[in-house]
Formats: sequence, C-alpha cells, structure tokens
Amino acid sequence: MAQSTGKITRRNFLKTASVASAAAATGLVSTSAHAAEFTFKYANNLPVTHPMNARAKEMAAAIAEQSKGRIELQLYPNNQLGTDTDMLSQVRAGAIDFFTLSPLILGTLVPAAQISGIGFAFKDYSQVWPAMDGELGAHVRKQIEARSTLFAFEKIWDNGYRQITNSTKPIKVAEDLKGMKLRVPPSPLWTSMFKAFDAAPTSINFAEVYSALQTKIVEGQENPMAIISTAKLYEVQKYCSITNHMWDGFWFLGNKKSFERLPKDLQELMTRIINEAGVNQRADVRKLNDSLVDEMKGKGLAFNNADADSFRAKLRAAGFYAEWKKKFGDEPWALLEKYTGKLA
Ligand code: X2X
Repeated sequence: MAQSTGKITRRNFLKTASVASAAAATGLVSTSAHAAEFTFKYANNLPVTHPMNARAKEMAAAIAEQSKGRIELQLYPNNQLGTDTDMLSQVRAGAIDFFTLSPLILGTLVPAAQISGIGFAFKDYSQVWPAMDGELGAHVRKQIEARSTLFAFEKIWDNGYRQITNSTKPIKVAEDLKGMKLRVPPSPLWTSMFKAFDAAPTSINFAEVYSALQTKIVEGQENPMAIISTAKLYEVQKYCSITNHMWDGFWFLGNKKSFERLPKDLQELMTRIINEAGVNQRADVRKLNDSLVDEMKGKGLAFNNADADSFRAKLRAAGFYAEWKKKFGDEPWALLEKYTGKLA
C-alpha cells in the first residue's frame, strides 16, 4: 500500500496537511508559523550578494527576535518589485513600507536630497560620515520629511565612490568622455554632471543596466566596485577607470503612515536595529570596494587611474558648481562646504 512505502499519495498529503493546520490552530507550532502582528515589506535594487542584502537579512532576523515575533520584515532584493522608479512610487503610496534609494534618485521627488552627490565634493570617508551623520544629513532628512510621505532613518547606508566602466576605451582625462554614451541613474544631478563632462548620458534604472550594456544601447556606466562585482557588470564591460567622481549612499526610507502603525517602543526597536545594520553595512562596503580591483582584473577588466583634476576643472569650466549652488541655495551649500571645504 502507498502509505507503507512512504510515497506521497493525495490522501496521505491531505492527512499531513490537516495535521499541520490543526497544530497551527491550537498554537502547537513555532512562533515563525504565526502571522506576525506587524508585517512590513523592505525592497531594494541590489543583488542578494551585495553587503546591503547580507545586512538586511541579519537585520530582519534581529527585528523578529527582539520583537519576539511581533514584527516580520519581508525582504524583496534585486528589483523583484520593479525598478527604482517603480519602487519609489510604491513606497510613497505605502505598497512597500521601506526602501533604500540613492539621494540623487530621490532627487526626482525631493530635489534638495541630491546635494550629497555633487561631483568631487567629499575628499574621502573622513568627510562623508561627519557630513551625512551631521548637519548636512539632518538638513536632507528634514527636506524628505517635509516634502513627501516618506522619512529617512538617521544612518545613511553606503554605496561607495563611483568609477566609470565602458566597452570602448580607458577614460584617463575628462576629454575622453566626450560624446560617450553612458548610462546614468534617473536623477537631474547625474544627467547634469555627465553633460558637463560633454558625455552623452542616458537615464536608465539599475534593473536594466546589465542588458543595456550587453546590447550596447550604451557604451558604459558608472558605479562603485562592489556593484560592478556583485551585479557582474565586468561580464559586459572591458575598461574600468578609477575616477572616484562622486560618493553615493542609500537613504533607508520608510513610509511615514506604515511606520506609525507601530507602537512607540517597537518604532524605537526597529530604528535602533536598522541604524545599526547601516553602520555595519558601511564597513562591509568599504572593505569590499577596496579589495575588488585584483579580483576584477582576474575577470578581464582593464584598470587605469584617471586624472581627477581634469574632471574637476571641466565641471568648474562648465559652470556645474555655480549652477547647483544656485539650485540648492546658499545655506545648504554652506552646510556642504562646512564638511568639504570650498568647492566652487
Ligand atoms: O543605479 C545605480 O547605479 C546604483 C545601484 O548605484 C544606485 O542605486 C544609485
């Protein structure tokens, strides 16, 4: 008979299933089988192998454990719920509760948020974190809260310093970018900056970057090493030019109404765990970005160092700094320069 051989017959399956649902109904199964009191969705655009998602997984586990199962944070990495543009609409509407987004892409909704992405602003991380954890970050978070249905947690997560890859030639000086078809993320500042370099920038969401490079819709793109590696962009690019042309991060955004469903103590619990995860993620990303050049060389990417001065001079000559200072306003610009020194 089927039952004695252990084969799953329909009758056997139904019997097991009804035992399981009876156990759930009487509370005899582990807490993970219970629906949590509060369920949230957190979505992002990065591969599961990126430190952002390793830390997110750890963070979701800590939230479940420390809330004693009352909160479940569901993770949707790798553009599973759509492109950044789609996900931004969803989190604004509350269909997603949390979302990590570059301050520059957030600029399509809150223009003031783009200020941290000014080309060659932060010399290194010793300027980035004091600015973003300090008055500049506070200014941006205030703008986000005032001008959208969203808020940002205090600790911005890291993306890193961005480098240019392409399939055509090494970029050594700004002049080499002339006319180059480059993908940039959807953001006014990004487009403005690469126009100032005389490149031919096209806005494309990250979800479509690999295929845009593969089919040569664009020649190149720019991203930190950890993304070039985890998204395997080296498979469809030949050259990587170390330009460090801007630092980029990810604001950990929440939908205000979603988060306010939580009682104060649970809001505090989530806030603490999310900010801690962000700080740990910063260390992971920095280590990874610093360690990948040799590995990428092994995968066939040709590296060169670019002359940063020629890029800065080009931005200055194109009036880039003057234009954006005017757009952001004197006071926010002074906040930026408080951390970076004089820029324009
Ligand atoms: O879209 C990109 O290039 C990425 C992944 O770096 C951002 O999210 C800004």
